[in-house]
Formats: sequence, C-alpha cells, structure tokens
Amino acid sequence: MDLLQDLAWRGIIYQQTDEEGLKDLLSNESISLYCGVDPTANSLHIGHLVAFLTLRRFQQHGHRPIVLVGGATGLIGDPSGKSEERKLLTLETVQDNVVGIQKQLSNIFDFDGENGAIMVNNYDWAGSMDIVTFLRDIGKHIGVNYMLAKDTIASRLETGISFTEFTYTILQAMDFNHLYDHHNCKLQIGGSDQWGNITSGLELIRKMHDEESKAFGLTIPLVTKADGTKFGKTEGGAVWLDPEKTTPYEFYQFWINTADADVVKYLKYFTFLSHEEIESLEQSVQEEPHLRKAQKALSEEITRMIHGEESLQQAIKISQALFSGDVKNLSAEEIKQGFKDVPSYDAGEGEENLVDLLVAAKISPSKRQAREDITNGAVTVNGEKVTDTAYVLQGTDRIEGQFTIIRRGKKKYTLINY
Ligand code: 383
Repeated sequence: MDLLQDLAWRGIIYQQTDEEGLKDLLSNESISLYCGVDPTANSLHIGHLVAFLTLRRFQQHGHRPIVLVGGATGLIGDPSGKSEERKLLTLETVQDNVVGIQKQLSNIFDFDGENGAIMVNNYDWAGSMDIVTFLRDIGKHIGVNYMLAKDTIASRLETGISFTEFTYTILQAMDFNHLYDHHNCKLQIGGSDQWGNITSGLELIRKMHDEESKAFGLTIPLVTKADGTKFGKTEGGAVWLDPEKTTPYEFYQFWINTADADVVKYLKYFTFLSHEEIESLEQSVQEEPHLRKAQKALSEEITRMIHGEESLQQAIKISQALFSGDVKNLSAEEIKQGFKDVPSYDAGEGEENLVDLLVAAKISPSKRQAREDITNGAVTVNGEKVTDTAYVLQGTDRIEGQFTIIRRGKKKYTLINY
C-alpha cells in the first residue's frame, strides 16, 4: 500500500486540490512538503498532532518535511475558524513561543539523512519585507474578490474583520511561494480550517510562475468525538505536549479514557501501528471491550512518542497505584503528577494526630466522625488501613519527607504536604 492509500485508509485525507496530479507526482518523485503552526502559545497541543504526524508519515515514505513556525504570521493572527478578531500578542511573547514550539517539533521529526526535516520561521522573510514591495510584488496578484469569497473571510464580514487579519491569507500564500522557490516545496498540508490559506498559496504560485509550475494542497479532517463534544479539551483546558502544562500522567489518562466509539479512529490518526495491528485491536473493541486493549495501545504509543519510555512507565505506574490504592511505592515526583488535581492540605506542626489532621484537612467533618471513619476501616494512610483512633503520624509516613496520602472511603484522596 502506498502513502496516499495509507492516508486514505487512516481517514486522514479531507480535501485535495488535485487528487490525480498528486498521485502522479508522488509516484514519480520524492518531494518537499510543508505544514505550519503559529506560535500563539509556548507549546503545541494535541489538536496540532494529526497534521504534524501526517507530515512525518510523508517523511517515512522518503519525502522531505518542512516545518514552519510562524514568527511573522503569529504576530498577525489567522482569522480561520475564529468568529472574532484576535488580540495581538507582543513581539516578545511570540518570540518566546517560537522557541518553545521549535523545541517540541524538533523532537517529532528526524533532521538527519537524505530527507531530513527542515525547520523554518516565516519571520526570516516576511519580517523584513517593506510595505511597498509587499503591495507591488505580492498584493497585486491577489484579487480582493477572490479573498472575499473565502469562507474564513466571508463569515467575518458581518461581525467585522480588520485589514490586518484580512491580509493574513496573503502572508501564508507568500510562505508557500517562498518555500516553492527556495526549497522546491510542492505541497502544503494542514487541517481542514487551512483550506482557504493553502489555496491562496496555490493562486499566488500560479500567478508568480509560468504554466508548468504546479503545487498541491491537501487537508486533514477535524478530529471529532462520537458524543459530539469537542476533541482535545478536558476540564483543565487543552491537552498540551509540554509536560509542565499537562503532565505525562494526565496525558496518558486523556488517551486511556477514549470512548470505544472513537478509539479505532484515533489509533489510525495518532499512531504508526500497522493496519494488521489496528485491525486486531478493532476486533478486540468489538469482542472484549472490557479489556480496553485498544485504549491501552493508543495511550502507550502516543505517550511514548511525546514523552518517552520512562515517562510512559511512570504514567502506567501512577495509574495502577491510584486504581488499586496501593500508593506507598510512588516517588514524590510521581505523587506530584498523579495528585495534581486532588485536594491538598499543608500540615503544620502539632498536627501529627490522625484524628486532628482528618478534621483540619477537612477530610472528615468532625472529630466524632473522624474516629468513626477510622474504626470503620475507611481511612488509609499511604494505602495502608489505619484502625487505631490514637494513631500519630510518624516521619516514616512522609513519602520522601514531603507527602502523606490519606484516603477516606473508596476514592476520596487528600494529599498532605509538609
Ligand atoms: C502559518 C504560516 C504558514 C502556514 C501555516 C501557518 C499556520 C496556520 C494555522 N494553523 C493552526 C495553528 O497554528 O493557523 N495559519 O494552530 C493549526 N495548525 C495545524 C493544522 C490545524 C491548524 O498548526 O488544522 C491544526 O494544527 O493545520 O488549525 O505558511
């Protein structure tokens, strides 16, 4: 199966500007292709992944990926998919974000070898272009009527769009044209929200070159969820690739919680597992869904890819400890990850008595209830049941001198900090 057939099998192709033409091109030569991201934050999130993983699939088939970080476009703001004008970010913020995103992208791609990836920043050519050159050499080729017909612009005419955001699509078109000239880049890929910007690029390339020159566009469907809620959002907001924003444990948990109705689709989008492996997992979802083999494979593959084997093993260990209640062998670092969203209490001196601590930390509502909870066997300290109402917490109850984990009932955890 060739690359385009694999992409089709995975459901990764949404629209193409010239299906037959691209098929011919890819069967005859190794090409350079690109995908861009604007540095609106200092980290990518999982909404960016399918597009960049698709770029990687092209690389595995011998093509050269160009990863573009929009140091210039990030200063302007893409109106695509936005119903309101964006707030401008400062130059300093955008530059910091560029650094963060470049670091993450460099972990996803292979920069060595014959078709090693290239990383570019459009600030390098757009940042210093003067307005007269822009208007004469670029703007002259793009009709205003053509621009007004684009969904992303047409949908904003009622509510309003600044000239700045209106012009955004020309900047992205200029990038494609620049990469076409300097890196022989023939294809731009992106999410379905990027169709208008990708086709602007093709329009500009057509106008700036002779008849023979030709470039292509391909878009990827928006990732959806069977229950209709938005993909990639949790109560805590976006699922980031930066482990400081979304810990590897939270990241792993996000994927493990994928619904049966979505999991096969996500295996196709987000993993490099073979068709046979995915088909066998699909069968497992149908025949033995309680084993959650597909969810496990999905979360392991993608957590390993983004955070590495060690963080994956830690995430699995934390998940198992929280599930079984056997938390005493977790390290302080693992506790920080696993208990990030659990209520916590900073214990002061003289709060070593368990009954007093249960009340002070609001684990039990009163001393009487605290004693009852303890005698009923409802209270564990670091996973071990304590039934003695006179229990006094020891130094040895502090994991790495920092934490004690108290559980009341089946699930209600509280983290005591020292
Ligand atoms: C800028 C300059 C270019 C080419 C692309 C760009 C960025 C593009 C954009 N992309 C999104 C982003 O930055 O806004 N104008 O967050 C997202 N992408 C990818 C994919 C996606 C899109 O980075 O659909 C999701 O991740 O295309 O929303 O010359």
